[in-house]
Amino acid sequence: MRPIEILLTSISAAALALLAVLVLPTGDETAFQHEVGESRATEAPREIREVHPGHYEAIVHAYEGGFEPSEIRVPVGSTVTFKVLSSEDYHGFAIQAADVNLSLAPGIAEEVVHTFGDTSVVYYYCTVYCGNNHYAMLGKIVVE
Ligand SMILES: [Cu+2]
Repeated sequence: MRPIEILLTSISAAALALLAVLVLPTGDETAFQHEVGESRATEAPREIREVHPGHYEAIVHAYEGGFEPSEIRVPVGSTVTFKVLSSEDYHGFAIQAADVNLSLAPGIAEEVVHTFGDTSVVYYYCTVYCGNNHYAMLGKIVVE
């Protein structure tokens, strides 16, 4: 390998290791209740999955005009860790009737944890005016 190839390989390995540290769960699930954290990521897989019984992780991508996913369904009593990333602009992520309000800067994943107690439908929305499609940035959480 040429020196430049060795350098690029080393950088790639370091980036993957950093991503693994940021994405893997810590195992300290009892401390989660409205905790807000920050981590860096370059790409967000978009999914909802149960990481422990009753504890879900939702990866949400904010973009001008919406969120992906635009609908999240969780059982009553679920604790959800939202990992929210905007890749291209400044946005916000707030959940109706919950103490959740994140400011999103491009390329920086923000994290918040919330527990949903009762059967309900609540909406999440952008709190930073981001252009003509700002008011279309709406998603739905169905607690069932
Ligand atoms: Cu907006």
